[in-house]
Amino acid sequence: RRHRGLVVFFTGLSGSGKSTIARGLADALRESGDRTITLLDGDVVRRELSAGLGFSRADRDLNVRRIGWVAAEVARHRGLAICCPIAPYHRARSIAREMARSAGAGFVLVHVATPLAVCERRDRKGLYARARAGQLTGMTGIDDPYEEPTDADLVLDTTDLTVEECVRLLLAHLTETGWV
Ligand code: GGZ
Repeated sequence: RRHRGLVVFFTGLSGSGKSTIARGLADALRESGDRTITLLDGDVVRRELSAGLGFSRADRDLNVRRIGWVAAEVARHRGLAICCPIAPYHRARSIAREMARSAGAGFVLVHVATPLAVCERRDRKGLYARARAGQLTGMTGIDDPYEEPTDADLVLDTTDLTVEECVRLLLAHLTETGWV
């Protein structure tokens, strides 16, 4: 077993399944248990760490940078941090990767690549409908960019996979690469 810190960083559209998979991963890792898990949940981060930030590029970049920094600090102390922002910009994601590397930790980028059409069909929060109706501007995937990662360590699509299956694939990947 390695004892280096690790950041598992999810990226993907709203409704792609990031948070659910992240929570499933955190639960599974806690059960198998010899590592401390810190889950930087999206809603909690926006409330506690990034209160006051909106969804402009500058605010999103700052939000993702804060998440990346906290995750890297957790990993510096040999913890395992899991975070799941949309993180729509490549540059902010690379900064997060670089911060983990500088902390001597590993970094696994998981692209939850569930297509927009599927996320939009689910529309759990009604945000896509509001964006289509012009009541919400700057919605990622509708009138705001999502830069597809070209450097993902793992790509998951929840269209045809259950959360449990995604968690299993992710655990298999982390085991194969020696992280857990
Ligand atoms: C995207 C938005 C927006 C806009 C509010 N665009 O599905 P959710 O609801 O629970 O997750 C989304 C969350 C995105 O916040 P992040 O901190 O992950 O974004 S970023 O990484 O870009 O900083 C969504 C909700 O906030 N939401 N307005 N315009 N998602």
